[in-house]
Amino acid sequence: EQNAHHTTDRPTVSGPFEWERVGGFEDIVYEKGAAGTNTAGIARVTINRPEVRNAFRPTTVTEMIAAIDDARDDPSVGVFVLTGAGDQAFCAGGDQRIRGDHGYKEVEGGAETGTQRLNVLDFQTRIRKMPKPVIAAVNGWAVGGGHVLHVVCDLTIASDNARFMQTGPKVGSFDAGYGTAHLARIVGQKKAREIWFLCRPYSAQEALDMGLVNTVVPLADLERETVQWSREILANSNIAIRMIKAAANADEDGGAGLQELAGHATMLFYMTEEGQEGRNAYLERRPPDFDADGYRP
Ligand code: S0N
Repeated sequence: EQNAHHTTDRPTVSGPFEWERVGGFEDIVYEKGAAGTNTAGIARVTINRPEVRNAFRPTTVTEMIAAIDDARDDPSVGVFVLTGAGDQAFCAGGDQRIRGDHGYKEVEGGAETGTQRLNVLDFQTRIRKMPKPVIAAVNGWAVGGGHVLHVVCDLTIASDNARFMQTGPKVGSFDAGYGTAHLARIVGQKKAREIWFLCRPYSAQEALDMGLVNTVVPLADLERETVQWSREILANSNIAIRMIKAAANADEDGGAGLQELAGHATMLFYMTEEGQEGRNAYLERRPPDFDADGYRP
């Protein structure tokens, strides 16, 4: 019997979409959906270096980390979207012009600081640990470390002009972390090894066929489709989604994944009367009464 409150109808959306820009960023555009509109609840980062196919430098990554940390803490945000500026590239990986001998050179105010970083790994970890879904809206090339970014995101919506490629073995780099192991979980061991060993480009349709992306839409529909998926997610239980994401991560992430899942369980326990009884009894200097609701089966 159909539950009167349950519907399989999708809340379809149409543009134009309103975004409010968060200031203070140089390499990215960080926006939040306007309250009361279709974009409410969505935070979006656009890598904004189209002149280098949105390749990232340490500053780009530092800014993306600041944005995702902000989105994590903002209770009005339920979905985080990562995309690239223009119609050529999502992200072409690390900026090879400032690649030093042990990392990417940090530049501040036009001058090198002397520090070399591989801080994209810190951003990957943030995406992974973000308790809210992260969607990659891939609008062109996703290459090298840029390809790994979409691999680490929970979902990928690709435009029909998107192309996917690892280049590490051609340019002297590799991502032997999520970029290999998680990729293999997604597309299978044989395909992951092919992607890395041969460094071929794959079309959006090929990516869809191998399960590397969730859907492919015309480039002109990419924003609308991303908002559509976000709205469908936002209509569902954020705690259920948080637990599902953490469980899927825990299956791969060992102790770090267990810590994440357990952290969410602790949050839920704090929200119960039983959890709060422990705190209250301590503060009231009395023995706790933990079994007021009985012992559940
Ligand atoms: C993206 C490609 C295929 C696009 O080709 P297209 O459309 O023909 O454009 P181009 O004419 O080639 O490029 C336009 C302009 O953009 C510059 N440019 C492009 N990519 C980069 C880049 N990565 N760095 C710097 N500049 C870039 C071009 O030079 C050109 O400039 P102008 O107009 O001045 O000539 C094509 O561009 C391409 O193949 N790009 C290189 C892709 C690549 O090899 N990326 C690096 C791969 N390695 C990493 O990303 C390492 C990442 C990392 O940091 C890491 C570290 C530790 C652990 C893990 C990772 C990780 O992988 O995440």
